[in-house]
Amino acid sequence: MAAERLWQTSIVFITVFGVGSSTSASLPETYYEFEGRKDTGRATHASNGACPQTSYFFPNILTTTNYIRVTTPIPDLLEFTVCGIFKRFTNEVDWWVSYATMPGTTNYDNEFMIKHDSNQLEIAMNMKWAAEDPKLSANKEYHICVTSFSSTGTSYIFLDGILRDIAHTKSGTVNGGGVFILGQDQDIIGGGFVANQSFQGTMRNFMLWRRAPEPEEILKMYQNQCFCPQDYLFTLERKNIEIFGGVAALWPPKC
Ligand SMILES: [Ca+2]
Repeated sequence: MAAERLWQTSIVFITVFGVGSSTSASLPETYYEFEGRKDTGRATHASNGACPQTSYFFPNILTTTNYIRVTTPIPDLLEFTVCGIFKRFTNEVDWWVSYATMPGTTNYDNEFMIKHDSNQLEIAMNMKWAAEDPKLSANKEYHICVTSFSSTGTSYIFLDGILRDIAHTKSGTVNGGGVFILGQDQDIIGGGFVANQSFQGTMRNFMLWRRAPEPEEILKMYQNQCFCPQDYLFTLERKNIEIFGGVAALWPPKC
């Protein structure tokens, strides 16, 4: 409720002072108003270090065998962000990101998930789903970042560098010790895949940070794929992953 009142307040503020984004008039430019954060201009994580370039091709076939498993150990995630450049090959349902700890034997849901059904992007956090804009077309690349806060269970969806929607899921720490799988939905940790819950498309420069980047950083990543904040927890560089089935690395040029 408090967050909703803040939301209303910020809309009025934006209306009165005319500083809203031109692409999403009802949204603020960032998460500061909602998460009680101050805009400290702390976009200081940028460095001249080149961003590792990664690119993977998931064949256009429904199968349980094509996926990437991240081997980097995952700590508790209180505030975190994933970004990547995604292209879907079809308008079918795509399961992009699955993070599972599977605390119970009867719980098939994931601690964190990003999928795209036929009409919209869907985010899950602490096993609760929220369906949000935008709908992404097939055969077109989109730069997507999702920044999630465990304290409020809120996820901020950035599309092509701009905040596009806010997903209200469930608060609580996303527990460490689980497994990130790209391209399948986990029903048991590291497995339990179903063929029609998979991804067909390309995924480039997917990575995760344990913080909320400044909006300027997200915009800059969209504008310049050679840039990324260097304090990431993992990228999909070969040393951090295992590749299964017919997933192919496309070896992008170095920056
Ligand atoms: Ca499943």
